[in-house]
Amino acid sequence: NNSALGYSVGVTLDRFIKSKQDDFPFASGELSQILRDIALASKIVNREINRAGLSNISGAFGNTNVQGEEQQKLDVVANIRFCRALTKGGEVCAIVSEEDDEVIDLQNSSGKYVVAMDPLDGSSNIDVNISIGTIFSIYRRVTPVGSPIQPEDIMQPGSKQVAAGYVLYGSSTMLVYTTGKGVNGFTYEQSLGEFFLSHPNVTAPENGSIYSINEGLKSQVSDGVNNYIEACKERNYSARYIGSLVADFHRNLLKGGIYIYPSTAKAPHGKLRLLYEANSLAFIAEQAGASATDGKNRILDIKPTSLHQRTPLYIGSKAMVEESQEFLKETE
Ligand code: AHM
Ligand code: MG
Repeated sequence: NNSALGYSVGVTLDRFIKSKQDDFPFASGELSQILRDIALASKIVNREINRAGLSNISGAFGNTNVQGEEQQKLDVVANIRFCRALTKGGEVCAIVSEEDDEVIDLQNSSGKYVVAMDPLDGSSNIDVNISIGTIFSIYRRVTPVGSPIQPEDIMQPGSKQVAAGYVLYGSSTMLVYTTGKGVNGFTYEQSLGEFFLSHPNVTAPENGSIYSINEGLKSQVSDGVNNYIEACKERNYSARYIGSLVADFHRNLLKGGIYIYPSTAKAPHGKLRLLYEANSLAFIAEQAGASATDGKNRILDIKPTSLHQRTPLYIGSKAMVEESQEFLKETE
């Protein structure tokens, strides 16, 4: 244990997953394998992200492929990497990805799990060297293993998640996940190629003094939202908005704060996606003692009706989310 480094040098993600496997009543190791597959893909994506600015400098890494094809966009690359890892792992029967209009049926009817993911979120930040993230949710299929997948395997409410997590490609790269027994965070050690447990048992502050919202939307959002933001300002809270959901969420989770993406005149259902953005982070938030709503209802209770469905999102410190809902009620 080296506390100067802020983490126990001995505990790798792999070792941690193994030690936790017995927590599952169905401890066959399949869920653990999926987490390992995701971690592996995230290392590859991390490498691509670190090279992002160099990839167009011809020959810098000998990166142009043999056909001399142009580099693919990073979000497309990330999608391919995660899908490939989950396909090869063999535990997953279907993937929902922000990058694909339809469900990806892996034709692997023996796979027990469904994964929903946004392989690279914060797309507007990719080209300008600002933090981006991967978000994922894991569900157990509800139809019998061995049969073709059905819509009900995919359209499960967030409360049915068996695991969820995110990877933050920030000043360092982190993987944070939950299997419903608390939240743990791991920091990537580049030279060793390993994630190490750096944030055991993450707990969110009950209250906070950071608010994160795109204030450019002021004229498009409800009075309730604007009144709440006004109250934040009167108390001299700090405004922090990166425009990368994972990064904004992560900061507020650790420091105490609220992230809001409300419904707007142009986007009446908000911007963020229920299945692979809101649900995953809501599960993590609740496991860390924070909370997440759509302005009224608990995110995890929403029954999805379409694959890429959007939802308003109020997520972060419990007291702040509660208070923001009170402001919304007042002007209803
Ligand atoms: P994306 O999936 O196209 O990247 O959009 C999601 C992102 C979030 O990461 C971020 O919180 C939000 O969109 C920012 O939206 P805006 O630019 O409207 O503030
Ligand atoms: Mg996204």
